[in-house]
Amino acid sequence: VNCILLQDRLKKLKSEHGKVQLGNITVDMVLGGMRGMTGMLWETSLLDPEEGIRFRGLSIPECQKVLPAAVKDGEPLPEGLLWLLLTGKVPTKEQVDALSKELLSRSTVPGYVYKAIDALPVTAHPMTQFTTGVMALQVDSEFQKAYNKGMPKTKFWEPTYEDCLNLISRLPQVASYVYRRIFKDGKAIAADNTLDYAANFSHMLGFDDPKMLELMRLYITIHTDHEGGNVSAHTGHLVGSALSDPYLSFAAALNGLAGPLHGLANQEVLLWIKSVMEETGSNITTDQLKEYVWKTLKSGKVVPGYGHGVLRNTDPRYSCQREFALKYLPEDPLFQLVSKLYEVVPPILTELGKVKNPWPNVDAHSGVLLNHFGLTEARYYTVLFGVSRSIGIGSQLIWDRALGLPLERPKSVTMEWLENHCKKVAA
Ligand code: NMX
Ligand code: MLT
Repeated sequence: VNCILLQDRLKKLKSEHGKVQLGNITVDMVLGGMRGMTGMLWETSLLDPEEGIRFRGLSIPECQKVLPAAVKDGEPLPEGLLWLLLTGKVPTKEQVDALSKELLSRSTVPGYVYKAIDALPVTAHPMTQFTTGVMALQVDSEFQKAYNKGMPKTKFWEPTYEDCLNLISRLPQVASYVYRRIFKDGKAIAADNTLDYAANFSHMLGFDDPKMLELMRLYITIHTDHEGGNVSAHTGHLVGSALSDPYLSFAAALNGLAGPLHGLANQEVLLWIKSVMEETGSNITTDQLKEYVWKTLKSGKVVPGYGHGVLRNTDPRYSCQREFALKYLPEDPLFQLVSKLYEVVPPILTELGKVKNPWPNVDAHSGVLLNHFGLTEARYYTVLFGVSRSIGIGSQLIWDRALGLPLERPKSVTMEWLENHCKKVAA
């Protein structure tokens, strides 16, 4: 019913308001990575430049309040967020528990997936190994099978739903296999089917401290979705619009996430913070830190974890991780360094004069939390981001198909075309 209501709403929007303008497209936008250009429909979340992300209308603090948790006053269970993104409704604890079980029942990974990963050198980047695993999972795509058999467009969402749920449920197994292969001599840890999604993932990685389980629940919840224009979500949506199945779409999204200006920034942040410590020792002064930031900038690098394409304020995903650190690890020296950076970096980026947002984003904080609980291998961090992002991209992909969204194909032009057009406008 929900689905039909939404299809009707979309039809009405198109027929009654299809020609309403949403803004002007300028040359700056075309040359500037389409910043500020509204160009796609994304139902699961919406980003406000000042306030940050809302998942189906709920801010992160609101999600922390209303979504079911594993422990009293604990962090939300990501299964609850998946339910919220899929349905637009806040689930009960019983519904979340049922979804946990449903995901578990789908989580068996075929042996050839591990063989595909094993074919890569162990030195391959964890994101390369992870994406290879996702591509191998594609062999089981229900969407591809159904499409090859032939089905009406109105049915596309059904095998997409099956694929997305299977994909989400299998990723922790694949991701933990990659981690244990690279960093723990290939000694895999079996799933504990009594645990929720994030806790089980943490367990398979080798971390059972209850605080780490809470961190993983928070981590997986907040990285799920960041409206549709970010590189990974947009890529998943674009590739999915060609009716590539969810595995193909999500593998493409992961390749975007693996870029240093996007998800790989979480790796870069921890490596950068550790290199500050190595160079200056742990009693770093504010002046030494300022000097290090300037040195980074003068070498032509960006300060990882700061800035954003849309946000113009501190990322609420940063703030909730800071709250977590203040609660569980206030004395951690790396957390204290992250806090100092929060004071030192924004004025320097502002002084540069060109940075539109000098404030920290989600990646500025996640590494020090993981590092505190023993997950010290920064090169792995983007894989965790990837597992979480499957929940947002998968939920929207199901809606893309349910709403029958078309092939995405914007118009491009040459520089000559732009020059001629501008001459005509000026004449
Ligand atoms: N350090 C140094 N320079 C920066 C930074 C930064 N953190 N952020 C922006 N700039 C520069 C940017 O490189 C550009 O310089 P130029 O004109 O010489 O090319 C200028 O400031 C204007 O860029 P903006 O319009 O402010 O930012 P844009 O929307 O183009 O890019 C990011 C957004 C996120 C790519 C950019 O802020 C950045 O490179 N940040 C560091 C990497 C990072 O943390 N990425 C993770 C983002 C979150 N995620 O998970 O995806
Ligand atoms: C994200 O979570 O995708 C990042 O913050 C990047 C973005 O929104 O552009």
